[in-house]
Amino acid sequence: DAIAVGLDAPYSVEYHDRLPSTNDRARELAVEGASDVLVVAGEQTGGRGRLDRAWASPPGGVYASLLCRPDRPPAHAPIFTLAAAVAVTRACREAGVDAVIKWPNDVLLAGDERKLAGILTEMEGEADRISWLIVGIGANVDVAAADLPETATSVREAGGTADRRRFCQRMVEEFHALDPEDVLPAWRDHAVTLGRAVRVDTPGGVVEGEAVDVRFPGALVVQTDDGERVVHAGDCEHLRPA
Ligand code: BT5
Repeated sequence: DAIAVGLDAPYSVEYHDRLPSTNDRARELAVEGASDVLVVAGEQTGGRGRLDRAWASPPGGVYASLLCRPDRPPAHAPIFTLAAAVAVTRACREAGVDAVIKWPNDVLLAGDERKLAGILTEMEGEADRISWLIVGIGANVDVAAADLPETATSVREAGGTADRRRFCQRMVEEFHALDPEDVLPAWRDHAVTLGRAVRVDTPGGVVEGEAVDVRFPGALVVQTDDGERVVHAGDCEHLRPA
């Protein structure tokens, strides 16, 4: 389980009032050979989710991409997504909002499960080593519900302290400070998916059952009628309210 999530070097920060996408900017920096850079934008005009979905990125949100080069095999990349989800959840809680994690990359408001934040991890790998890794985080902090999709909410709407700068700092500190051994235990602690009936849309088909655990480097273990399935990637839907 042991992996290095934190970075040895301090991050440098590149701030832009507006960018198409902080992940795209981080990728440019990666291609130029940079590392340990945090790209932050005040708003995005082409924010991206997974699978070519759009990420609404109005002013007031936190849009940040961390570029690093961890000495890990490419297959370990998902653990960084889980670590980021823990860090964002802790930043939300510190802002006074009861946030929970839905596998693999959603941070939701406990109760109505509207989405507070999402994570997009992108990577380039050589045979046995990650060449660069970009962890992109979008969090609705000081944003009005009217500027977000119906399934979304924000720290502000949830009654929390909507301080963007502080939120971003907390989130990065939590990510950095997270002990590699603690990623999965912390994730389990904050997760709302475990114990729930789920339907996961995976590249290999739909898997339905009860989510029973998460396994290194980030797979969901689902108990189905035909036994246990280990799902490495996909879109997860909670079938019943908590
Ligand atoms: C994600 O995708 O949740 C990953 C989002 C990552 C965004 C960050 S912002 C900084 C960095 N730069 C980028 O360009 N991207 C990253 P996914 O699981 O595919 O969820 C996308 C879905 O969430 C959309 O189809 C909408 O339904 C919903 N959505 C869109 N914008 C949202 C928002 N601001 N808040 C909550 N939900 C949103």
